[in-house]
Amino acid sequence: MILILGGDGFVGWPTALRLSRFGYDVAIIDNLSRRIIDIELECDSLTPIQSIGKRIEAWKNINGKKISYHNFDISDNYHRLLTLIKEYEPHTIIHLAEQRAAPYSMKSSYHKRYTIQNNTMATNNVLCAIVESGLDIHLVHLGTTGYYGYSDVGMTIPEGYLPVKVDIDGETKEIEIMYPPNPGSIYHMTKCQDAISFLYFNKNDGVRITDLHQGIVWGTQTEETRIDERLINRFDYDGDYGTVLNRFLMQSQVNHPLTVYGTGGQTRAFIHIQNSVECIELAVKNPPVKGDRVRIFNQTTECFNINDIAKKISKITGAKIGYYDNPRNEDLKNDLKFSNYGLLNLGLKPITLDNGLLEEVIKIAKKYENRCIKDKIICTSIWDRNKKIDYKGNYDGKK
Ligand code: USQ
Repeated sequence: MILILGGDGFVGWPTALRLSRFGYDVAIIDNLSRRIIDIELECDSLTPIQSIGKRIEAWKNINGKKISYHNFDISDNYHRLLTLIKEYEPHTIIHLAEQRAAPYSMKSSYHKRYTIQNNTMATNNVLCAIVESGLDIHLVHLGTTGYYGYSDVGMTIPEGYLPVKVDIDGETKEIEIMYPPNPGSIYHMTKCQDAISFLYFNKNDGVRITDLHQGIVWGTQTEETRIDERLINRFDYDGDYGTVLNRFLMQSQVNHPLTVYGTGGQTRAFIHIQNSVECIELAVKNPPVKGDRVRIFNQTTECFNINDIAKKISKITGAKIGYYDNPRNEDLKNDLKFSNYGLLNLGLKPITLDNGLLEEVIKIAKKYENRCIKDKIICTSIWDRNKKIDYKGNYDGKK
């Protein structure tokens, strides 16, 4: 039995389907917070996702496989979580039950406090419940490559741990430390806080943990969600939840300029949603053994500069590129290189931007373009009071 916390979300739902398809007994816990936030933001997924009940029923009708579902908030209902863990005795818990958007986490002090409260308490509760259950459960958590920050360090960023040379009484010694966290938003900060909790519960209680430091996910469909329209995955495009590559692809289909923030010199790590669920499956199939330290994998396949992505999409679709005042506090320009040998060594086959899947996303964006609320595209969350929302953008140096 596998418990998926946050199994109704963008990564959670396709993960639940994949693991169920390959014979795992899957139960989802999800308080539908992402759907509730849709109501708050007055913007829905571009794709017409079905209710959790209908999704699960469709999956059962298609192949007879049952996915159980429980609706409660794991950041609040500790005893319900503990009871369920004792009842199901899962060998693995996949923890995706966190607020995952950086802009949403920066919207106001309410959103900052909500994100910190929700994410850190969810992680605390899972860890405490695993220990209290007395079961030897492998916890797989979705972290972020944003843990490391994006400054130019001129080296390949390792998977979680950094060897450093220190001077001890005049003698140079090599030690290994956790890579210094360098969060770029309140959301990213909560993932850094999670990492400290993992370190402690692993050291003190021997909890087996895999932390997947994931890059920006692009794409929408996986092998399983493609089977039937009732299984379709979310597609976020709004200024808070939409991530850059999917946003650009969708903007190109609704005649909106591609919204490059600043100069577009930011380089970021990317992964396709199909690879994302495959990585989680690989982590589940290859658990750490008792006594191993927290295992950290960089779950990313390629790094790209935002401007290069915009140019590529503009070339394919003819979309105009707009340059907008950056609502975030981030370096104008950076280089980035990640080590990702952990997952490659377990068998990950990277899907690259050139694999043809860009076309699939474009087709989906075109198919559901009438569901797009255009005035939700501009990001209205700003990182500090001195910033202004740029509704217009700048083309060839002109506003
Ligand atoms: N950006 C634009 N235009 C846009 C949207 C974003 O230029 O319309 C830029 C941003 O300024 C940023 C970069 O693109 O430099 C990435 O932004 P994003 O919104 O695509 O991704 P981010 O906020 O970093 O967060 C996403 C997920 C988060 C995950 C993270 C991985 O929402 O859950 O942890 O990607 S990482 O980027 O490595 O931190």
